[in-house]
Amino acid sequence: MKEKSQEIDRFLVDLLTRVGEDLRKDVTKHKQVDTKSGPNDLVTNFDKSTEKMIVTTIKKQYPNATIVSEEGFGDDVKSMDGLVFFVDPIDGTMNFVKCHESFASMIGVYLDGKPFVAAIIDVMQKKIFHGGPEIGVFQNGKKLSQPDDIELKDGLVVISGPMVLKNYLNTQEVVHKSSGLRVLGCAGVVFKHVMTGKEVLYMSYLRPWDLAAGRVLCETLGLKVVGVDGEPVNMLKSQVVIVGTQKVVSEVLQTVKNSN
Ligand code: 2AM
Ligand code: CA
Repeated sequence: MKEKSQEIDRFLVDLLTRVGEDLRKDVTKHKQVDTKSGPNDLVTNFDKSTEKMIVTTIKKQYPNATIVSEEGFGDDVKSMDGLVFFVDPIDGTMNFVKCHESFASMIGVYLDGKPFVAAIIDVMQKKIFHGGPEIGVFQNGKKLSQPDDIELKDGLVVISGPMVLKNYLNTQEVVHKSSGLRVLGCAGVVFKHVMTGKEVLYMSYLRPWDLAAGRVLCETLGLKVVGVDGEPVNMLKSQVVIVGTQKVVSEVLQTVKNSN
């Protein structure tokens, strides 16, 4: 199993290295931008071409695997049996279009429902976070250690902007109890910050491809990933997810309870 983890880890790092090289060229090119669920939910021709390339490469190397992906080039996956790849070709498409930085590409791999291997590239910073429970987590090949179990009062938090504005699930109280709020617009960049101890909480409504890679890497580093009921998340559903240090997640679950 460890050898299989290492093999897929190398495959993901090679693949996202190639994706990063392409997207750094694409970022300043003219883009065809369309909206999906609303005016701030964007998709470009590069989200689609990148996903096509990733899906084709996975299918060639792992023909028996199934693929859950954002732009529709994957499979209609109903079961977590076997090897399942979750693909977000461009995470933070709004940042890709408007800021030309702080966007990512993410692939999370699960084996029979369990986190197995994952990789996230911060494209403009050329930083790849990769690994899994059998091998540990690495930043461009250098092993990361577990972040400290910091309390809410001592850490910065990232919560989705709309959730805080509506005080959904008592999120404003979480912000008040913390060192401060940050909103970054890219799940992959937030996972990177939580893994390296820069922020202690990420709370957002996430789709399977927004969460899959971050969950593998964060759990491997001893961080907690749960739904608002405190239970493990269902990887084939979209839901509000709480990711953070053990202490912070306990405090946030209590605050959520107080909103009921
Ligand atoms: P995306 O760019 O891959 O869509 C901030 O916008 C973060 O939330 C990004 O990681 C973005 O991922 C994701 N996101 C955007 N729209 C979303 C939606 N309707 N539901 C869930 N996540 C969304
Ligand atoms: Ca995306």
